[in-house]
Amino acid sequence: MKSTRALIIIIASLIFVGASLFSGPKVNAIVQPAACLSDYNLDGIVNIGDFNVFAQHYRQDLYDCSKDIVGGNCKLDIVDFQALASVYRTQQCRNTAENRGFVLKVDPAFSESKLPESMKIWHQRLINSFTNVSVYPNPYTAAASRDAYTLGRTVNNHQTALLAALRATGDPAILAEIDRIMEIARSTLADVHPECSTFNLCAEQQDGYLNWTWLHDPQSSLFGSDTHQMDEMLTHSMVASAAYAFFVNKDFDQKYLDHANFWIDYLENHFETKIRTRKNNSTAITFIDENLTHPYIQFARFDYYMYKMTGKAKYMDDYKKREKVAKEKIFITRILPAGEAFVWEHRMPWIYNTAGQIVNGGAVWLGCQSTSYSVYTFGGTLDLELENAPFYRDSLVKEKFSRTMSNLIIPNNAVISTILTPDVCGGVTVPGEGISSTGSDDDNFGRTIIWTHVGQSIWDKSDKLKTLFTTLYTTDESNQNIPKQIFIPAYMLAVERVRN
Ligand SMILES: [Ca+2]
Ligand SMILES: [Ca+2]
Ligand SMILES: [Ca+2]
Repeated sequence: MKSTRALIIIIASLIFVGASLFSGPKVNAIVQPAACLSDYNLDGIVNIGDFNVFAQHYRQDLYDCSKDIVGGNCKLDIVDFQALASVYRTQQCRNTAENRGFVLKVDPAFSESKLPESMKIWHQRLINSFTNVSVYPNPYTAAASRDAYTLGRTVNNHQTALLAALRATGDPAILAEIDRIMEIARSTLADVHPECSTFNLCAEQQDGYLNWTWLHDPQSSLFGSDTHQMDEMLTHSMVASAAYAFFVNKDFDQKYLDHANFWIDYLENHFETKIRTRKNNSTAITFIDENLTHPYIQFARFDYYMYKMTGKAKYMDDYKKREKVAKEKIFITRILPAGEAFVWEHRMPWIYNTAGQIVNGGAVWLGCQSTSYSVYTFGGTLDLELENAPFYRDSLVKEKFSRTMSNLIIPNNAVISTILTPDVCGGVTVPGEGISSTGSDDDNFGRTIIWTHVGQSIWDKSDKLKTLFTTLYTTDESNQNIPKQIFIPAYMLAVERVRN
């Protein structure tokens, strides 16, 4: 204790020097500095409480890399200290409409009039969509479906886009909309769903654990089950992400504390426990998996947010596994004239052996991920980018994902009628990458109006994507003030946030 106190005193005196060296004239800075990652308790100011956390971990290798501030080295060193000092006791980390990075905490004093000019119009459009009965895809009927396929895809994409808009604005109305949709889904949870009788699954399902069910294909033997691995993963990644938004706003409104507590309990003591019990697996770090890239990547959201909400090491351990596989195996860099982009396989054959090494588990390669399936991979990666989660927080990583969209999926000189390339490899096999283009998708660019890909505009410095999507919006929405499709307004709020 004595040494910790001495360290605090030494560093505190350094902060005084550091603050005078690094603070500078940033009072009116609009986007939060990266150093605001040192606001560990998310209360909008870096002060002594955050500093104590910093001091406790100073010069240690961090278990929780999200505590790292700068350098991406998972360690708090002098460079991190200088970053912390640069925002110490300043107002730069306040999560206000004028001064905001990408944080989930709402601004209690939010007003559209405080947003930068270029964001106001997209904000108005997004809010108007909440009362549009023609909204497509309809998130309310999707949330009421009880169907893990629909929850994991339609609701997941929708909520992920709203979470990006919430991060960009801090508008409590967007958090309320996310909650409204989650409450619809919550109302359909049950121990047993009637469709379980189709394939005699009712006895198994009647275990006291709440679940949704899988209703996508009445011919499939998984119809009426609660064990569709991929869709259980996609669904519960979304649930954890929404729950975390309630969790960080638990002081704003009692109902968010209550709802966060409900979902945390549901996720660990119903969903997770159900799967572990069925598989007789009480201890392995990974309790559910599927060797396709999109659920594998999406489930890192479950791990990350569950770790942030519960502090339980099992979640961060699983996150670290997924992060390592993503970084070392899944996302392969391709060098393009415009810069570096990522390409990746649809199948994810990588597993850990008993020695803790990543090895090819032998699953058959399927080729580059098709453009339409990449909706779910991009939903996961972008959410983790905005959260500044390890690996995804790296600005070069963000730009590489963005170029996959701007320079591989979208052909050069594209206009809104252009057919997209069939896969994330741009329909091209490059020898040496170890994966091949086999895609046959022939989606029109117009399809992206309901895709998470719109969010790739955020880090596209060329503004090619922003230009294409805003053109698509004006062409496709018959009433631009009251949109039917939320993806462009939601993600354009994030696009404009980094450009102001
Ligand atoms: Ca703080
Ligand atoms: Ca560091
Ligand atoms: Ca059950």
